Amino acid sequence: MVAAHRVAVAACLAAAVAAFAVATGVAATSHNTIPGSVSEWPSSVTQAQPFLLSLLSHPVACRWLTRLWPSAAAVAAAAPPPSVSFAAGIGGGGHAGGTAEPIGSFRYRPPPFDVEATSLSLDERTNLARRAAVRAATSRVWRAYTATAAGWDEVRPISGGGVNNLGGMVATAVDSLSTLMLMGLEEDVAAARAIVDRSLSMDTVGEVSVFETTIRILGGLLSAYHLSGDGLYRDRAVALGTALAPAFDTLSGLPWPRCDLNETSADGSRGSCRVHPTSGDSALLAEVGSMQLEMRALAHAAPSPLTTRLRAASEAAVGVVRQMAAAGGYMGLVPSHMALADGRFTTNLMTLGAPADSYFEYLIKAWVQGGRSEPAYLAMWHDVMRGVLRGGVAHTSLRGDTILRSVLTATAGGGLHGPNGDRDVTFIARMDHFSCYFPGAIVAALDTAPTPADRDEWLDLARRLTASCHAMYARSPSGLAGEHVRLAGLDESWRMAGGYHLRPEALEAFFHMYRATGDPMYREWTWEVFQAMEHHCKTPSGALAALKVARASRPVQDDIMHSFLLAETLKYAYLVFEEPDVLPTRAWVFNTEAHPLLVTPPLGEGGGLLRPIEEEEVARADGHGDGGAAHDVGEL
Ligand code: DMJ
Repeated sequence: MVAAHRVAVAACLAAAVAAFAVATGVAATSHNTIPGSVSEWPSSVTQAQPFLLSLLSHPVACRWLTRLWPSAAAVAAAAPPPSVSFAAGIGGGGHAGGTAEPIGSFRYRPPPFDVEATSLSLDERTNLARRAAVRAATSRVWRAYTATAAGWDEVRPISGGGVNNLGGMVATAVDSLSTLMLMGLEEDVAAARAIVDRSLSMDTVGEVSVFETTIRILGGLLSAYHLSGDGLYRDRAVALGTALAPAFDTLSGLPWPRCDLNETSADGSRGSCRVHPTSGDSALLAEVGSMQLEMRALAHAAPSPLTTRLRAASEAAVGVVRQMAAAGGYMGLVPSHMALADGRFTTNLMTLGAPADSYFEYLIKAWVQGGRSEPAYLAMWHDVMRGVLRGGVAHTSLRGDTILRSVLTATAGGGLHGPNGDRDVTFIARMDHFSCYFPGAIVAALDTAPTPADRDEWLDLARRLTASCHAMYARSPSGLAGEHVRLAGLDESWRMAGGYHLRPEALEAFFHMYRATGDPMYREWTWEVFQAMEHHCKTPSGALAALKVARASRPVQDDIMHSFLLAETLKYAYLVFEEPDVLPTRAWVFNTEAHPLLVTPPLGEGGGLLRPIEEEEVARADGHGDGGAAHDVGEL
């Protein structure tokens, strides 16, 4: 143990010395000069050399340095220049490292011509008609955006005109691209591309949410690139990734929630980032722990020292969460707020819904994206399933409704380690609409269930949760769901509240459950929801508006049309009616904004993911570590 500690301290010192050397220019001549390369990264600390001294005595920072610096330096030496070894362009026939499908290989397949005259069954004709209806509505909604709000983030669906509430990144245009491509809406794709080409510039973007920008804009651009092979999208993704780089320049390794992208230096080494406006010095779990799919896709699409470092940093943030959760989590669940300074949990609330949701979703999706070869992610997901099923998170009411409950521990980060053990845990019987992503995550994991009985139990839970998500719509007078449902009183009666925000998660569940089971009920449920949207949300411009209150037979529209309507809600509504071999799950994975990304082999030696923690665990298992519970990594 003493020896291991000495090695760690020596490595930390070496890393810090290396940082000093590069920052002061001592090592500059020995590094390449690709803009944004690792050799240039430490220039962000050039003005802060006194501050660096304090890093040497800070344990979290020391861990951060010892983790990231050596691996980044190794990758810098090994990484090819950006233009090497990936085949972009339609029919490019494979790319760096190989994937299940080549970049740009997606082709829209039109439905059979003149379906009425063919020998299709009634069911098949109904299905094709519904698919066509969703496709037509999507094009109509898209055109309502371009008619008065092209160049803006989102359209005001009732009053017309645009609003920039996502930093001025033409969010609806970028978020729509993959949907329009999947539906073969060529003219609309061309219009969206023109908007991106003309109006998406880091010089004009202001302060943004790092998380929203990553999942909507970076994910949207990379998905468009993966589907089409069009280099414009890859190049804009690289520019955006560069602008986001300062977000990872923190002591704890948890990214800053907000950055002014217009203040980023050309090589991504400096920028202006800050805390969340509503949560003080805390970061939200979803914001810090679910950016790795996009950063991995970026590093794969455009390999460079900078994109490699972004990938490593996004995964290191997950590593910080994982490390803290070992002491303060609850059976795989993790509190929803963490201190940016040192990763401490700052709340005693654990939920699978907002503001934690996509952290859990990305554990299993990272596993899928990396070619199902990274045991760390899978082990974390299995822990989550244990907590959900054995820890009382999944709960079925007296009336038979299954929801995912939230968990409160006695103290922030208390986990089950308080003086009263599991008696320190209380449950809140309330589930967000957000949580309806969970059945899709279970479906992604089904093949990894330890035993056939586990698989059956997981699928059964997914079915029951999806039924509850459907009930949020079916039991509402408008046919549309509010933001959350709770089980109230001793009889656990169903109470739903909130507006309808055009959210995708229930349709996402229907889509994944249809793919997993082939049960036509999920197509019926999708059609019900789509019809209710058209009935209550459609505005004279052809757009769809949110509703102020969902539980109303004549709901009042709100002048809001979130970009995720086109990115996710309409996409899932369409895809459930598509052929199951469109975007097969062996080749594609949806990011949390429903942008399909190609499955790619893991980057970096040995998978490269969460490696430092893996090594710590191996050391612990060998009796050389500093104690603590080891995960069963490698057993699955
Ligand atoms: C989307 O932006 C993403 O799905 C995100 O993960 C959370 N939810 C919204 C839509 O509800």
